Amino acid sequence: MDTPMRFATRCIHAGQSPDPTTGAICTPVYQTSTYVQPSPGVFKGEYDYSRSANPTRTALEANLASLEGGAHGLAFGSGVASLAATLHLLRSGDNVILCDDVYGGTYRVFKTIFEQFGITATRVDMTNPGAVEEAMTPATKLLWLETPTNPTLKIIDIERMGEIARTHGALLAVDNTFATPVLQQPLALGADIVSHSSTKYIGGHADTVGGALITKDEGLHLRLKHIQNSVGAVPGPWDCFLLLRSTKTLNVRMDRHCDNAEKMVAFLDQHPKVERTVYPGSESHPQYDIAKRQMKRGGGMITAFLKGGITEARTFLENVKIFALAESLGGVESLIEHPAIMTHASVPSEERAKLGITDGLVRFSVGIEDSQDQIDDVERALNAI
Ligand code: P1T
Repeated sequence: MDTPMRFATRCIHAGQSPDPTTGAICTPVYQTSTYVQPSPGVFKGEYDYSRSANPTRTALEANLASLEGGAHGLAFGSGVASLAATLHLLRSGDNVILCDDVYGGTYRVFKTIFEQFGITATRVDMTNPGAVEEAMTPATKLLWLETPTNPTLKIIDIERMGEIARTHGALLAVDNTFATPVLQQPLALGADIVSHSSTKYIGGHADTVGGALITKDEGLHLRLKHIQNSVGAVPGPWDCFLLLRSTKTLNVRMDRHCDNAEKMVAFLDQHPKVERTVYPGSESHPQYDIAKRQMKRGGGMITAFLKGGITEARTFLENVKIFALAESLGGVESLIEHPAIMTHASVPSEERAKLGITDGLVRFSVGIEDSQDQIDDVERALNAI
């Protein structure tokens, strides 16, 4: 094709073309572990063994690379597997600057797995670039951040973090799970690696667990591909097929997630039982200017502080019906959770207190049901407090 395809078209077509043997419009599920060689060492394309490469996975990897504006994609069996693969780039003695507010499981990988191999993580509030500059040492090889962060939805200036990383010869990796490439494209803002838990918006239907890394640089890609093949946390072809089906609608789903979240924030902000909300699309957000610059819209996640404490939050969460009380996020169905007890239980309580992950904090993943039904559900549950 002569003109480069626009984003919505790439969601549907990038990485995929009709199957050459049958014309099947969807990339088939190549449910195979191995590939027959006509002569020893002669492969059809790049395929000799499915840990190394599988055609359904290849299509997904190319699709995700295109959506993030990268040149290369690698798919993994989960979001934490993508993180672990990235950390395998490092060696004993290296340091990572990690944003202070991250998914509890991300914190756990650093703390309980990689620290024992001598890779240290310094947690910094990256909304303060001066603090990041100060924390950098000659041993720092990687900056790892989420933006918006999970669960307090802080916004970190990706461009600024890229400048700091480059000045110190370190890599910048951005976990783009919450924003998705529909709303934010970190590679264009100076990141070296984009990471995803594709379990979330990329998958979008709460039916698969997956991860991905996307890069522009060929050398970095080849190092990560070596890790993917050597350590082996690859997804199966069926999961890749499901994810490919999902990215076709990513663009339209994200629009509706944002529409519904905006309406929910407006409702919560005027409710007497709600102390305050945090939403990247709200002018009251402390980093609203940065969000406006680097994100298209505010996304589908809302953090709300209910008045009171654990009793009030528990009553509210026991009374929602459309919002399912569950870990995870980013699906078509609305989910809600209590980070202090659920997703961030592996973050020590004193750290949670510092971050403001209080007992009154609830996290909404606003789905794409009818927005009035969502609001009615939340109103009923708030009134039960
Ligand atoms: O669960 P997994 O696919 O391994 O992804 C881990 C992960 C990575 N990055 C972010 C920003 C995440 O939110 C997650 C997983 N988070 C949840 C399960 C959650 O409910 O927050």
